Amino acid sequence: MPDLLEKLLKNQPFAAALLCAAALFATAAQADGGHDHGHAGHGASHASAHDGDTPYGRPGDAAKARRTVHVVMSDTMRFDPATITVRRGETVRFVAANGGRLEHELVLGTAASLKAHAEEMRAMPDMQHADPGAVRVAPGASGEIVWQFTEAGSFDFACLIPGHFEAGMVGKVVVR
Ligand SMILES: [Cu+2]
Repeated sequence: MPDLLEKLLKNQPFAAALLCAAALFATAAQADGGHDHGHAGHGASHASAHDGDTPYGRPGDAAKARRTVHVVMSDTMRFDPATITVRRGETVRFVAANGGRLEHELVLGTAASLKAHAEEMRAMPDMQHADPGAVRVAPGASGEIVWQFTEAGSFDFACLIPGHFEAGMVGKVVVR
C-alpha cells in the first residue's frame, strides 16, 4: 500500500483521475441513496418498506380508485385545491393539471420528508422522481397519481422544483 500511495503522489494526473472517479461515484451513490431516502420518508422503519408503504400510505390500485381529485398547479406557486380530505383506506386518483407556463410537480409526503426532499432538489435540480407518489407535469399537460391513504393524519403534497416549494407551493391531505 505505501508503494501505491507513493505512485499516486508521484503520478499527479493519475491521482487526480482517481479522485475524480471517486467523487463521481460518491455523487452517484448520494443521488441514489438520497432518492430512496427522500421517497421512503426518512425513517428506520422504512428498511422493511419493500412494498412501497410510507407513513402517508402506499401506491394505489387504479381499479380501486372510486374517486378522482383534480388539482390545478399554477405559476403563482399554488395548488387548487390546497386542502384535500380523504377517508382512511381510500384510494384516490389525483389528476394534476399544469395551468402554468412552468413545469410543476405534485409530490406526496409528510411535511418533514418533503422539506428534506426539497433540500436534495436544491442540491441536484435535475433529480428525477422515480416515485409512484410523485408526478412532474409539463405546462398545459396533466399527470396522474393513484394513492391509497392507509393512515389517519395530516399529510402534505408539494412541488419540489427549486424555488416553488420555498414560495409556498404546498398543499395538505387530511386523512380521517
Ligand atoms: Cu411548481
